Amino acid sequence: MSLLSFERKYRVRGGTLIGGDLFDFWIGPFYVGFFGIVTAISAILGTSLIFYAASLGPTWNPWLISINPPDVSYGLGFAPLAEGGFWQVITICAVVAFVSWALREVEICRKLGMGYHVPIAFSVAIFAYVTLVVIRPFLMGAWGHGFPYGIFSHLDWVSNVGYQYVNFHYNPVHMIAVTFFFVTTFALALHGALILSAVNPQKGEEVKTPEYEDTFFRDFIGYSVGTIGIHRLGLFLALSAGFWSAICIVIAGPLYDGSWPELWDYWRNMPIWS
Ligand code: UQ2
Repeated sequence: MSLLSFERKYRVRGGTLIGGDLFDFWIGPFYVGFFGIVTAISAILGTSLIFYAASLGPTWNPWLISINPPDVSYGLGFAPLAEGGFWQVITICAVVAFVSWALREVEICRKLGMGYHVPIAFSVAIFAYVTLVVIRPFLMGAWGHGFPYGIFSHLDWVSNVGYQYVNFHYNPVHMIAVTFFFVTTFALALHGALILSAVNPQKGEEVKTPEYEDTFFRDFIGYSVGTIGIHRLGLFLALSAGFWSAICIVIAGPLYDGSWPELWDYWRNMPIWS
């Protein structure tokens, strides 16, 4: 079935969460919906504010432009626009745009009668961002703890915040998150390699079936996680990487305010070692 005839079959009315039929239409290939309109408005507004705030700054060098959060002395209040207020409004626009984009995904899932795996996955990425610019600054009592919106400046922020805890690699939850990132790349490398090995045969050979994929891993390590299993595993690993990343930064400050290397001193100083 060609894509277009498939779309004619499934491009159906309904499944909306809000607005009924009012926004239930497409523009070209794109479903609109109430949340498509909300996403478009907040994304355009937020992007315009980034350009306007940048125009008030000292440079148009794309590497150096930075829209900074307010000073921590403003606490959890609103700051004047040029003193971090732009950052605050841009953050609101971003969160509204991301969340309505996720809800637009939900409406499309409902139209197609699919599971909500894609919006749930995207929600974990939104959660990681919201943890950095809303949840952790809120728990620490000042929006100034959010990260600046700039290419080099956000890298400097990560480095500075890391060194504030002496060596972030000693944060045990950071270790868990990093491990999930690496295992995710390993799983996708295995999966991508296995799929390409099956569907790109030598000239004259036929494409191999999934049974060959199972058999390769059964011969190789005595176990195959299966063709659905590898995708469940991949989703779990990737969501875990994002989730534990958010946890590892939100505990740094609100829950633990010292040096991460020193966390392990109780263990290093155990009498049994001497
Ligand atoms: C597999 C399978 C796939 C795969 C891969 C495996 C047929 C097409 C990659 C092998 C994966 C295993 C054994 C799990 C490895 C565990 C971790 C934590 C990386 O069996 O089924 O489907 O793509």
